[in-house]
Amino acid sequence: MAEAVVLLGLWVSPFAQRCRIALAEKGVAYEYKEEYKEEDWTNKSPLLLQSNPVHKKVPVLIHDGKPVCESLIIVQYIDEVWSDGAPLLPADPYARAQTRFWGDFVDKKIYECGTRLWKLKGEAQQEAKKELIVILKLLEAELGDKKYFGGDAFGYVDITLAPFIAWFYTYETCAGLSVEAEVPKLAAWGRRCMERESVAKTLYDPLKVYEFVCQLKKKYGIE
Ligand code: GS8
Repeated sequence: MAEAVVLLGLWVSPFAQRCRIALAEKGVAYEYKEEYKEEDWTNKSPLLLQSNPVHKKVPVLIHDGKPVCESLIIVQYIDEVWSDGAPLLPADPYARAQTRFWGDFVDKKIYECGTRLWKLKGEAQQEAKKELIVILKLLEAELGDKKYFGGDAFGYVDITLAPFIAWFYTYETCAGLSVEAEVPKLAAWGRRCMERESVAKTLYDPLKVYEFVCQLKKKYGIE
């Protein structure tokens, strides 16, 4: 019997998108279930609540009935289970540790800082903008002249960061910054990622993401 792979996600979620990119890279067929309820988290599906009883968040990968939670853990799980596809993490323990370090850096920094950047105004927003530029410059330095973060092959750190390519326009528009001017090599990396089917088919139009953020701002009364 074919194995059953289900992903509980939310279209705009960079966390769910990481899992979708990893599944596409490995060529895994799966059923996608959208949890989108207009950001109304009071109405989560029983399957989500039962699959992720601790955090009650998407994404959740359900593999043959067994749930796996947290996007980066899911991406590592995908790499280990579908190991016949091109590896997402290197084999060498030190290189693996470094790869996880940068994945963790992206995970801790971008979403949090980016959210402050679009939610806040005035000085606090300018502070978030400065912080985001520092974060992006650190990532650009780590990328260096490589094609992808791991070298020639697209992998774990790329997958961790790639969903935010579709958020750059929102960050730029909300806080008046230019990713191209600040971090041209990282901007070029983003364009290279978008040439991959796994990324291009997963990410949404940056304008749609911006529109979504504008709706949220209206909802929260922070326009
Ligand atoms: C974050 C998941 C998350 O925030 C991961 O998987 O990497 N560390 C986790 N998911 C959000 C949707 S994306 O903004 C979510 O499900 N939120 C529901 C809630 O806050 O109740």
